[in-house]
Amino acid sequence: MKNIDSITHTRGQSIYLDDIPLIQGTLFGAALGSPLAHGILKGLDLSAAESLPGVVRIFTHKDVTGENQIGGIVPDEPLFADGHVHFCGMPLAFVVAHSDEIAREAVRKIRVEIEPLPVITDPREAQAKGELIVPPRTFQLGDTQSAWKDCAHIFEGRSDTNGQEHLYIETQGAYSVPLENGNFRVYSSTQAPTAVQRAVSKVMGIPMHCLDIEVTRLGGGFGGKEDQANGWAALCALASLHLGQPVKYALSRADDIAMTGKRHPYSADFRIGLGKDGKILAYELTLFQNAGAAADLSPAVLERSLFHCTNSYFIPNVKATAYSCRTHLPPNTAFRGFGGPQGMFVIEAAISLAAEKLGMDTSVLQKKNLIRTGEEFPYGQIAQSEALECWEKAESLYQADALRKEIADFNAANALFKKGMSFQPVCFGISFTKTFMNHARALVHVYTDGSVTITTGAVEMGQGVSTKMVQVAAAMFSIDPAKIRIQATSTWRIANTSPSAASATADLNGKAVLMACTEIVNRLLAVAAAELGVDAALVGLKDGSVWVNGTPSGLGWKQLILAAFTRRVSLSEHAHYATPDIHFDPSKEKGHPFAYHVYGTAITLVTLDCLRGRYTIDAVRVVHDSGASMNPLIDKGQIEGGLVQGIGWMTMEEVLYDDKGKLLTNALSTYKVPDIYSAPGEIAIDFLHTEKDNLAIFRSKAVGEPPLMYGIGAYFALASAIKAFNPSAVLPISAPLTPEKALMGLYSQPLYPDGQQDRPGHSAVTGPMASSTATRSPHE
Ligand code: LUZ
Ligand code: MOS
Repeated sequence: MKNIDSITHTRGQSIYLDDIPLIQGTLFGAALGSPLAHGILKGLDLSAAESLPGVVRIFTHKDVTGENQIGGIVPDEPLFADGHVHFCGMPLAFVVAHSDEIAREAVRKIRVEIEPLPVITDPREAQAKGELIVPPRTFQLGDTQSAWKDCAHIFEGRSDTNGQEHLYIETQGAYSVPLENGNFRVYSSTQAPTAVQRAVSKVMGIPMHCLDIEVTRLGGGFGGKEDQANGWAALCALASLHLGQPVKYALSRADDIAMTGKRHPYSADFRIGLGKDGKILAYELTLFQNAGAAADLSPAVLERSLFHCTNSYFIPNVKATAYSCRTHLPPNTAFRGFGGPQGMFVIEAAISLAAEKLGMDTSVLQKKNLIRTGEEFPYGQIAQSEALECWEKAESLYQADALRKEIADFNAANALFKKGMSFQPVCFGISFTKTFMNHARALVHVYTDGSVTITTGAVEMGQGVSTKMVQVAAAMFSIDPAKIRIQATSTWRIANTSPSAASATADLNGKAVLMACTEIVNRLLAVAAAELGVDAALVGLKDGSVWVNGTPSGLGWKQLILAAFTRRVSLSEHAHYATPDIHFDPSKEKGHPFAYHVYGTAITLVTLDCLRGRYTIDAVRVVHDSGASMNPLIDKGQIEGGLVQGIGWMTMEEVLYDDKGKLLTNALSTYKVPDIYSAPGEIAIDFLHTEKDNLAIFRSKAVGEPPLMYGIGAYFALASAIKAFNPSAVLPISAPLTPEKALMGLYSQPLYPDGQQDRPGHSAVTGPMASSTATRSPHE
């Protein structure tokens, strides 16, 4: 089934926050962010801004009627700076004016005095100074200490992955409308209506039941709106409380990029030990997460990095410790994969290093260590594995041996262009790692004309979850999907929701829809049996009518609904689903936290221009474990999008702050995301269809986040192309592997140590480039 939004999207008729028709009297907000990353707020001179015609009022922390606090997990994040500033972009004041333009102009007229304090941007420095958001966590399996002596080979290294800007097409924003009796409706571009409701309630000092947070859809979230939509909604709501008028704030792209947190950069130290046979026996890991200035979701992200630190591999002895380090960057936050990609990158780097040192093909080591059904993850869950199935299907379907030969032949024949190839297995756990968050509710109404509305806690953000909810109801009622409408997500219709996140939205909300529909169907079947005078066990719904004993009865859906209504049978249901059989004990760091895992394997092929460091991703060919995809079209879209986003993270998207904590890559002229020219030349996707039971909706496994991690393969394919050109290249393990870094890598060591430099193109670059560091200033 096609995405139900496809028609309005292509016609430009879909409603996003900025498309909501404005109510008369609407005012417009704009926030002033701190120009410095760390300091004491000495003064805020609002006079020039206040006297600008059209400015209505300027709000600061003094105007907060409840608590000046929006921290979700840890209460460490003031809405407005009060006394201290902790990051560049931290809100200092909120101007409300008669137009957007005036509000923005007034922001520029506010004079700020800040006494600077020392700035930390490096998580290792923060950790050394004891600046931790929460105490460190350690996941352990077996005993690494005693395992080292059984290892034939031990390798150590450091790896770094950088941040990533979400770049949802729709920026952050909110629109707060005062209603009667102290109620407010807040339209918010959020993945988490309940989180917005909670934050707004706290800041305003009013009960949650006064707040209807409503979301029709988002123009992308990617995790950036799981926690970071709260502040903007709180600003608008607070202003609309004081002024008694609707207040709207949709951030400019520049404000959004500068003021919001991103994917967490991680630095890591690892040690990997292998037996003679290439089996990984031991793995030790220390992760330094750059959390930024406040907790936000960092503790949960940190946890998922640990959950996924062995990716698709079984390692009998593991010790992984992770530090969440407080720096003076904007609070970093959820981003598709939620710390998983950062954890997975390190084990891939470790295996790749081991393979290189042992003179083996990385894929041989990878394959040898794939986790099998019955083996244990470091957190105690026993694998139900499809890792080898995906891998072997990818090998045969995409003719891996022929590809290897093709690449070797090409590299032998070409001096200045080299090809590289990698395998990237992925194993991602599906469920919120906080067990208590794994639930959802659905409200289903059938109207007397037979049409249906569904509201769930799911937020449609382009991932197609609304379409999947329609599919569930259409299948349960056996009616035309056109009879079913999805309503905007609303905290008055569906309460206490978990965010649309963790790839689990369709599963959780879909199961709730299924339960609600099942209840209604059971009532309808009783009605049908009574109407037709037959045994209820013989009736069923099929193709829009009632069937008895396998044949159509002539009683249609619409008449059945009317009959139920006339008999005063409820045509509505509100159902609650909570994922069964999941648990986790953080005091032991053991349990069964995930409903299931999604597996997959990607083969990535690249070509590197060894004169310039430029490259193309020629093809990515994937076998993806879908269980039984309920919508292959949507799932393919998710896989393609996730993959390209992962490739962007690994290759070209480079978030750079200066040592004062100021964002250098603050516009799309300096921050490069994949466009159609840098997307892979070919993306092939094959679904591994399995018959096994799982906890996914209709056995159609979650698809939102896992594919992002196929993008990690691009890094290692490029690294292998660099080595093909210069086997003695010294490449710091540091993503993204930008063309600049690739170039530095290509010429990082003299190609001919004896000074003989006679091959064309190999002689030009020596000394200065070889010693350059891996950072660059943005090309302006
Ligand atoms: N959000 C969250 C997530 O709160 N908990 C999670 O485990 C998670 N996982 C992936 C993405 N978002
Ligand atoms: Mo997320 S990273 O909001 O699933």
